[in-house]
Amino acid sequence: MFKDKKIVFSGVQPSGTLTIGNYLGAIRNFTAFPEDHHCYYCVVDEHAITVRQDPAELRRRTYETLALYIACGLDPEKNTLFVQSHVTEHAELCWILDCYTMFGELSRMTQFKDKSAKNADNINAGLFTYPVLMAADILLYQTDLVPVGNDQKQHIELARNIAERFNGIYPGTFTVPEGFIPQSGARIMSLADPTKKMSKSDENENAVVRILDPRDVIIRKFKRAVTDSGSEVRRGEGKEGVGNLMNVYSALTGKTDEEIEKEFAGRGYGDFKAAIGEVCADVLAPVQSEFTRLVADKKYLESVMKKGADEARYNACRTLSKVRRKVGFIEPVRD
Ligand code: ATP
Ligand code: LTN
Repeated sequence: MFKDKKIVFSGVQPSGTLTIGNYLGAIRNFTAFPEDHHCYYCVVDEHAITVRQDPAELRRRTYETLALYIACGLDPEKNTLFVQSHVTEHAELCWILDCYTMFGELSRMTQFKDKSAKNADNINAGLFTYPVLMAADILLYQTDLVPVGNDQKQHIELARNIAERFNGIYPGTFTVPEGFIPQSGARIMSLADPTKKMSKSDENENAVVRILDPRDVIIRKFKRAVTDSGSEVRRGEGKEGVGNLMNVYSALTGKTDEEIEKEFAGRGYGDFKAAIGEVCADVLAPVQSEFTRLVADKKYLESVMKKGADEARYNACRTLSKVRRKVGFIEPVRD
């Protein structure tokens, strides 16, 4: 397929209120691509229902996630911002790709294992084939680059394998995508347990800092972050908590480990935690005020959704009709 621009695609689930992990690992980097890239950013509501959702809340979070995209600097005139379920080609391509994905490879996905353990009473088939829908999202747009946090590496690798397998049988169908993982901020850990990823659906509110948390809450959560019994700000064995806070501080300020160690030499964890809270609240303040303005304007958000879905659908249809032809479906007769 002829492309005059590199294609970028990524998505965030409206499965909770977004965290600084989502911000530093993903959304912040969505704005990093120059004009010769065309970017699609999707609110992946179909992925979200792999875990049981309250319908009214899912709807509200879908609007909120779109508003946050825009508040974080994504201009809907320059990027295609849309909702996954508005472009039904995603689900359709997912079915076809399901038939080219092996049970064994899906069984090896660590996110599936983690989520199955967390939702033992609802290990549904969608949770299992989640990565195939993600591959469909990416491959529909002939995507070159996928900006994501570190936890999605395995899913990107699977999307590449599916694309290569499909191209092996039906040459020239898909662009084989590559992950685009940031240098810093790619893996922010829970503030309550630094061996666990910070996750927006964590039940412990003290484990996560949310993009929309008020200033005093952000400061308090960092103050309470679990560290070790030492006091020196540096990385080391048994100092995962401090290491995580250094990652956050570095991702927020651009400072290196060396600079951070020097800045806090002899000052103890208390000062360090207070500084992170302040910086984090400062960085998020403009995002929060933009969000508040945008989320009140449902009509505007709906116009963005419509424009984005129309743009996305046009390109999704081109890939999907190629796929349908290749696998041997008869083109439906249209009058
Ligand atoms: P859930 O808790 O519902 O599984 P999540 O917080 O893991 O959600 P996703 O919607 O699955 O968030 O992820 C959106 C993007 O944010 C992905 O690119 C993902 O890699 C990134 N991301 C999520 N958590 C982190 C984190 N702790 N550190 C860095 N990046 C993250
Ligand atoms: N699985 C991703 C969300 C996601 C996504 C995508 C990311 C769904 N489809 C396509 C990049 C490209 C997650 O972060 N859990």
